[in-house]
Amino acid sequence: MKTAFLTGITGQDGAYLAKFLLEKGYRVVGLVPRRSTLDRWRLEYLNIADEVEYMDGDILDLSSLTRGIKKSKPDEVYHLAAQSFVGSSWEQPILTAQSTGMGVLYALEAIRETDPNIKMYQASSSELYGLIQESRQSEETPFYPRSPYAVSKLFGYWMTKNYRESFQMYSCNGILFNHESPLRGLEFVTRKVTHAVARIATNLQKELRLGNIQAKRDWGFAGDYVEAMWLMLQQSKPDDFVIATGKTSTVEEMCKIAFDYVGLNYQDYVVIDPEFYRPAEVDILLGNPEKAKQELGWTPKTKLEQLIHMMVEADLQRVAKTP
Ligand code: NDP
Ligand code: GDR
Repeated sequence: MKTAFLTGITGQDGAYLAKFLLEKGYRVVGLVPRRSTLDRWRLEYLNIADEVEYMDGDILDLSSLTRGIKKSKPDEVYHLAAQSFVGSSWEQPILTAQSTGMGVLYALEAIRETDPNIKMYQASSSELYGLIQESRQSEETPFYPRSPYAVSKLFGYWMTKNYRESFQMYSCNGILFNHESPLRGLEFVTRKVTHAVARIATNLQKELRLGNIQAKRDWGFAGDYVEAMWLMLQQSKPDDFVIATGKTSTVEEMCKIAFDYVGLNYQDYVVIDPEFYRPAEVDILLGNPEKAKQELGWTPKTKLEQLIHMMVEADLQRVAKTP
């Protein structure tokens, strides 16, 4: 039986990845930072909260991270933990640099100290591309990060590559484009929209305030993307891969899909509020997942309409239970 050690197990991707790995027969160990309330709602939603082993620790605390890896003796480490909300990274740039940037180095160091043969997945991001608007962004596209979050991810990306080249570690960057699900945090735009749609449809809310609805994103389903993380660690040599759908849509188009699903016109409810504009925006993301298709045999399965419908449906059920 293989063991996987996950940081960020209580987040969206951590929950889906844990489920995927448990189904593959892995022992799954999750590093869980101390919080004032223990919140495992995503793992509970997927019915796996009792199947995972938990270890207390924080990615900002190298000793707890190293202890967790030493104790659990993993074959694979999936480093997902980060301050992951781009919007907050302007409000908390230093914390973001520490957790989203330095956290990666701590994970690499913990592995190097424990057993450099442990494979590591680093959760890199399409936010690295930022201002670079090639027709479809690939592993060859240069980076131009546009937020403290993206600059921190750039550090993590290069450290992951550098440890591979310097110490022959099996460390991979998954350059994942936006991926969503019913387990997405409420601050991210897709879930903000689907949650609001459910509340508006049930007369609990009257309007939805958004920022730049002309921004374009390449949105996929988190449940599809965690398979690609695993595949990256099953190859004969470590490498970096773009994971995306190869299609892009505006926030406005995504809103229309969500409101249409409940028979409402989004234009009657969406209000543009400058409060949600960002100091520096990433106007368009559109990925080219060809390398992942050729070398990993990975392709996305879920279309944007299916994804948004799934999310609205889940939010309608939640709102019916707890308005
Ligand atoms: P979430 O925000 O849902 O989850 C982040 C996880 O990190 C949570 O479990 C959180 O725990 C944990 N965490 C935060 N700070 C610490 C810390 N100091 N020590 C230990 N754990 C910590 O993110 P996602 O699941 O969406 O994303 C996973 C990773 O993938 C992130 O690194 C993100 O930046 C990256 N990524 C995500 C994409 C996406 O579209 N979802 C695309 C590309 C990259 P808690 O909740 O207790 O704070
Ligand atoms: P993003 O996701 O920044 O791409 O990062 P988010 O859903 O926050 O924003 C997407 C786009 O929508 C625009 N937008 C709004 N965004 C939010 N959150 N709230 C609004 O009201 C709103 N109105 C318009 C944004 O300006 C932006 O252009 C996500 C995260 O998961 C990162 O961790 C990950 O690295 C990247 O995706 C790839």
